[in-house]
Amino acid sequence: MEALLVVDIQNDFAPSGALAVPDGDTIVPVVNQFQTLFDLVVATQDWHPEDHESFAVHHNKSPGEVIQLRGIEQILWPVHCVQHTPGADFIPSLDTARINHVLQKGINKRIDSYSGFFENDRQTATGLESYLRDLKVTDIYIVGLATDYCVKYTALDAQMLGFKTYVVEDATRGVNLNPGDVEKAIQEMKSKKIQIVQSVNLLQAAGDTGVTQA
Ligand code: VGL
Ligand code: ZN
Repeated sequence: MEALLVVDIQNDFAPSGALAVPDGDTIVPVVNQFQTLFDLVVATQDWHPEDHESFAVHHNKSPGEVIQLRGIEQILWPVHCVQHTPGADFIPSLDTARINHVLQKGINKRIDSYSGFFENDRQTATGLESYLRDLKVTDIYIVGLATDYCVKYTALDAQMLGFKTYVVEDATRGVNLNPGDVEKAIQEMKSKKIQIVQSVNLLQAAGDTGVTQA
């Protein structure tokens, strides 16, 4: 069973959002097209309480600065994806009708959660793994935002957990806090044997096997 995992396609990660991902919204059409190829679509949603400790303002520091948060290195971010605010909503052009399950993460104010599977202590499970295992998922295709954070950590965990893991490179965009971060993330995923693929190849392959495209 194959699943499409749509990572954090939310307003605050759009170019005009609080934690802007350059061109973040431009992936939505291909993500929508992709959804039609899968029987199971799961979306993650960054979903922070307003006093989340990854927010720079709570430490009187600037976004981009790095602190130790309970022994874990934490990049400080602008306030973003606060629960029940418009910034946390999915980007309006995202087709949500095909999403079977939404996994909200980053809900504990004391710890960040880049990966959809585990919080940043690498130990507290979010429940996504059991959800996918119950549905006999073996292969996971990952799209969304941001390549150098939540996409990367989600992909690394999926691969580590034994799922066959694909990242659709052109259906992701990164923050690039430092120039080259996205390229480094891609290389790191490749070095862990995650398959980095391009949407045209997958859409073509689906067309060849007669799967209907939107
Ligand atoms: C993300 C930084 C902070 C992401 C979420 O979705 O990649 N990045 N929170
Ligand atoms: Zn976040």
